[in-house]
Amino acid sequence: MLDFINNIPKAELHLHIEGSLEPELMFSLAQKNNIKLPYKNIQEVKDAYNFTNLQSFLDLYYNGAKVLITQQDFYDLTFEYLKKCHKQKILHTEIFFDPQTHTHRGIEFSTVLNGIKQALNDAKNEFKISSKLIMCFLRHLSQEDAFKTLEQALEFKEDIIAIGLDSSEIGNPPSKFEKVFKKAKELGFKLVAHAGEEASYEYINEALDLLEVNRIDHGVQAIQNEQLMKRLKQMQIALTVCPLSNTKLKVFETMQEHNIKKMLDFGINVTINSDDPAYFGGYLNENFIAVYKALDLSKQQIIQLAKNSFNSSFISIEEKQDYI
Ligand code: ES4
Ligand code: ZN
Repeated sequence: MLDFINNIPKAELHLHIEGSLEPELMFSLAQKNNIKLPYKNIQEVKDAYNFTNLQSFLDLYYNGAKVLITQQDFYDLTFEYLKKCHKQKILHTEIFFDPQTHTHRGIEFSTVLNGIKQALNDAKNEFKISSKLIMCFLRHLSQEDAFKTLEQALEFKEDIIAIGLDSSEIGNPPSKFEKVFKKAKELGFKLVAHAGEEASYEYINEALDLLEVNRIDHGVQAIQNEQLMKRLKQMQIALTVCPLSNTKLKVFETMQEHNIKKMLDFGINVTINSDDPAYFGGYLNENFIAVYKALDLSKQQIIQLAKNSFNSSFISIEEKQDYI
């Protein structure tokens, strides 16, 4: 079964590129760019990855991202992830990036985007991996700042399929970004939002009603409300669930307590994803295997999860011909 999981073709729909920054690359970029890190060596970095909630992770994640300076740095970061995709039988990936994390410390939007884009292009040629880019707004910042970021993205509109919403969830509800999401929809972007990761299931209803998202990122708090569970089943809207992220950030104390199997059995369109693999201890296959071991998924359920990943992707009908 482990071989089956490792070799089944998959799509990944929830991956923060800044969250794929391995400690080794963090250290070498820090040296090259003369950035001071609060760690003496790689082991110290790894030892620091002991999180109590989402914010305790985000603090280290934003600090780690400071080593990314040049276009080549963003290229190297992205290409390292794509090599992992190739090894893990990921044929298609939809990658989040957080431009504000970089523009707020003086890095040009174009530096970030062009570095990532070049790596995606090379992986398409070298590994035949297809990809999409999703630009996320940081929800702890203002809607006005999100509007400025949307403006900067327009020059690269053809390179970005969707707009997302991430960072500190509690206290920053979807309603805070209603206007900017409306504008993004008018411009033709697809929409996603992190909702119901550690905040109330009500944030999922808000993301559906006020932001009109095409997918929900995480969404595991839906289990708190039967009516919402029925709604998600009826809509067949995808939830991009990230099991190792959820246990590392203490959304669930153990993988045995994770609700992904319950949601799958209920008939909700769930997918498995890695979120920030360099911080949470595993890439996509490790997430599948952790869930399989803890919750005893059937082979049929593994197949269903892999199918859901392709069916819920933003690959267009025309592009789907490439997979037949
Ligand atoms: C994130 Cl796990 C998670 N949740 C919210 N925002 C994020 N950004 C990167 N990882
Ligand atoms: Zn995420």
